[in-house]
Order: sequence, then C-alpha cells, then structure tokens
Amino acid sequence: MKIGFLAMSGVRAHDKKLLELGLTLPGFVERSRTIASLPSLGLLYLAARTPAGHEMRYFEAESNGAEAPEVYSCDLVAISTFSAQIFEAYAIADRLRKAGVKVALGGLHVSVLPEEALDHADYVVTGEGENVWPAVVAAATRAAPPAIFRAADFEPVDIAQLPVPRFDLLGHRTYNRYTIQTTRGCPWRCDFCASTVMLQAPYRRRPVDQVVRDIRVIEELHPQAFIEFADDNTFVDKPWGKELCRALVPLKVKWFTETDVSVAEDAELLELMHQAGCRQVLIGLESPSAGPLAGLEQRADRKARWAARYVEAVGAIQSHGVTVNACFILGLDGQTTAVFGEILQFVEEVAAFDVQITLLTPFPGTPLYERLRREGRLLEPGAWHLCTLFDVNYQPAGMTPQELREGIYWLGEHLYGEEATRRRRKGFFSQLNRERNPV
Ligand code: B12
Ligand code: SF4
Repeated sequence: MKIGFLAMSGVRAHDKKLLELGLTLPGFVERSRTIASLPSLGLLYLAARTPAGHEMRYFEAESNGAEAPEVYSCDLVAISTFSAQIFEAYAIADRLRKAGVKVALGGLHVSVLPEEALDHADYVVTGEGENVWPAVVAAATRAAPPAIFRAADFEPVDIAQLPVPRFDLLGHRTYNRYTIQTTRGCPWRCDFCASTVMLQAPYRRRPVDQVVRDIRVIEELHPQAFIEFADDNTFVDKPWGKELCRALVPLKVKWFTETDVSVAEDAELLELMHQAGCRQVLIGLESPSAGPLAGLEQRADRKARWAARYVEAVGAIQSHGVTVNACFILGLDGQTTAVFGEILQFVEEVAAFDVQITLLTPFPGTPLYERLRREGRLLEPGAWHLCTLFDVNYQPAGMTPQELREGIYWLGEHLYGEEATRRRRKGFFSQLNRERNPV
C-alpha cells in the first residue's frame, strides 16, 4: 500500500480582533512564527512502526485546511488530530474517503471522542498509537470494515523500546524546530490540562541514550537543528534530568522544553541545563497569586503552593542563562477583571524573557470541561474549533465573556509592544549579569 501521514500544521484562532492585533505585536508574531511549523512527532512514530513493504509519504495540510493533491494517490492516510482543527480534519477525511482512500484518525481529540470521529474515518485509534498502528495497517490491507481501535486493548507502549521517529520522511521541507520526546505524561493533574488526558500510563522517562540517539539522527539530517522537547513536564525527576543533561552536553545542541517551576529548586540541575544547551523553559505559572490557583492541580494543589515563590524561581532559572517563557491563563474561576492589570504588573516584577497569555479553554475530556458542562457554563458545547486557547467558549465566573475578550486584547497590547518586549529582555540580561558578576 501507499500510506500517507497527514499533519495539520499551523496555529488556529478565530477571534478577529485578536488576530488583527496579533499581526502588529512583535512579541506575539515572533512566538507564532516559531511554533507555527513543527512536524507531527506522533505521525513520525507511526511511520517508524509501519510494517515493512509499504511506501510512505509525509504531508502537511496547511492552516487554510487544504491538502496536497498527492494525498489522493495514497491507499491509506493517517491524520493526527487536535480539537482546534478537528472539523478541518473531518472535512479532509470525508473528501479522501469519497475518493476511495481509506482514512485512519488518531491523536488527542479522537482519543476522547472516538464515536464522533468514526462518522468520518475507516479506523479511529484512541491513545498512544505505536502498538496499535500495525493492526490498523493490516485492517486497511484487507479492507476490513470501519472500527475503533483502543490502545488499552493492546500491549502498553514500552517507552524504552520506542523506535527512531522517521525524521527522514520530512524531506527537504525545513522546520524552525524539530521535536523529540524525552518523557511522556505528567504526574500532576491540572483540571484544565489537555495533554495528559489520553495517556493511561503514568509519567514515564526515556532511557537517556535513546534520546541522544534520536537527536543524532536529526542532527545528521539537519545540522544545527533547534530541538523542542514535545514533553508535558520534562524535569519532574531531577536525578534523571541531570543524567539527561550530562548526556546532552557533548552534543552541543540547543533546545527548548516545558517543565514545572520546581526546576528552580535545584541549582545543579539549572547549571547542567544551561551547559546542555537549554535555551528556554516554558512554565505554566497560570496566575500571579495563589487565590485563583487553588484547586487547579488536583493531586496536591501544587500550583497554589508554588505561587509565593514565582518571582524568586524565575530569577533563579534565568540567572543560569536559561530564559523563561512565563505562561498565564486568563479567565480562571478565581480571577476578576483586576487580573489583567495584576499580570501586567507581575510580569514587570518577575522579568521573564518571554510571556504567553492564553484563555482558559475547556478541552474535551478534561475535568474542567465536565465541570463547566455540569454547571451549564459552556457557551457552544461541541464547538471544538474554538479550542484554540484564544477564543472564549464558556461563561467565566468572575467576569463576562466580553470582559475576558477585552482583557486579553488590552493585556496583549501592553505585553507584546516593542518597548515592553525590550524591557523584559533587558530584565533577563541584568539577572544573568547579577548572577555571573555578583557585586
Ligand atoms: C508540538 C505541539 C504542537 C505543534 C504540532 C505539530 C504537529 N503537527 O503535530 C504545533 C506548534 C503546530 C501545535 C499547534 C497547536 N497546538 Co499544540 N502541542 C504540541 C505539544 C507540545 C506536543 C505534541 C506532541 O508532539 N506530542 C508527542 C506525540 C508523540 O504524541 P501525539 O501527538 O499525541 O501522538 C501520539 C498519539 O496521540 C497517537 N496519534 C497521534 N496522531 C495519530 C494518528 C493516527 C492515525 C494514529 C493511529 C495515532 C495517532 O499516536 C502517537 C504516538 O503515541 C502538545 C502537548 C503534548 N504534550 O501533547 C500541544 C497540544 C497538543 N497543542 C494544543 C493546542 C491547543 C494547539 C493549538 C490549537 C494552538 C493554537 N491556538 O493554534 C495548535 C493547533 C494545531 C493544529 N494545527 O491543529 C493542545 C491540544 C489539546 C486538544 N485537545 O486539542 C496541547 C495538548 C497543548 C495543551 N496542553 O493545551 N502544537
Ligand atoms: S503541570 Fe502542566 S502538564 Fe502537568 S498536568 Fe499541569 S498543566 Fe498538565
């Protein structure tokens, strides 16, 4: 068979005013450009698990929802889904099936809503795909009828046995960054978090030598590639984190990752991260003070407990030469319209190199989604295309939906203007200099 792997690229947002504003704000444009194109690691893993004897091609469907004509020459097409682009993915799947191409859908969105997806696909896969995919290929080969394949019914994925993702299939198309995973899942349970909803297994770390192996493969194909770890929370396990960093030092690679604020507590780890090429960590601070964070992390209320140390923690990380991208969520239940001003002020104090603001988003499958549904607070239930992190689709507790929209416009203008961006960057360098040349 000829098998196509179709990734949905780009970022999504529908709020017109925010889009217009975004185009004019330097800090915003910079980050969007960086993340707008990343290859689909999930599909590259599936390609690596495809039984021998099939021809394989990797495609990107662009943000206008258009697929390359060559996709129609495939016998089977695997599409990876997120909620924000699910209707585009369904439309492509419908067109392909009409043309006689078999379609398999997998990924975060359909893992939560497989029955919805089966209206548009021959095969729907829930959960991690590596061990399920060969069965899907076999089903397509014998033209088996449509079905849902659940990862839970197959051997669990052994993270120590992952193959090298088929980066070679990306061909000559260049990406700003290439992704690899060093860990899967996150042991914490934030009620809004869409990343971990489908991973049944607990937080898992990969053997460090295999991470190195995968980076070497990328480097051979794309010398000096910038690496983004597609992890949820890389440095939960500090001794393993140090082992990873020590192994990365000789590679001289530059990388970015997402982690929680507890990295700040370990100066040795921070120094190793710097030496290992970590250029930025993205950290979900979520809100400047503990109040709105209460109950957000459902296992031990970690985010509320960490809040008092945020300023000190960001300073500690940046003093080791690792920049912080501090992320805030707007519209949490404990926030009122005062939060926009509070974040602006806090950002000045915390001096993080980059700042990201997004709206609270009820992704399907999350405890947040269930709670808002029960409370009758979803504005358009099932409007998955609004799961962009930039579109309001629920009734906030402490303000109106319009106040929330106005708040993100206002904060965006103040945070991402040239002057504010320059000041933040300067703040980082002065923290760095203070640490390196203490007076
Ligand atoms: C890298 C990344 C991106 C890249 C995606 C590149 C790409 N083409 O895949 C970019 C920067 C483009 C991106 C964009 C967006 N992202 Co993003 N992103 C991530 C991130 C950090 C890692 C994803 C990843 O690589 N995981 C590792 C791989 C191995 O896992 P996987 O993709 O889940 O694949 C496995 C299974 O799902 C399954 N599988 C996946 N696809 C398929 C297909 C088939 C056929 C089968 C059988 C199996 C299968 O098998 C794979 C191997 O086990 C996640 C957070 C996270 N940790 O998941 C957020 C995340 C996926 N993103 C998110 C969001 C909201 C977005 C945006 C909507 C933001 C925006 N406003 O535009 C856009 C929309 C993207 C789009 N085009 O639709 C949410 C999605 C929530 C949801 N339910 O949809 C996440 C979870 C972040 C979060 N916590 O909110 N993102
Ligand atoms: S710490 Fe981050 S990755 Fe972990 S559950 Fe919370 S939001 Fe999700």
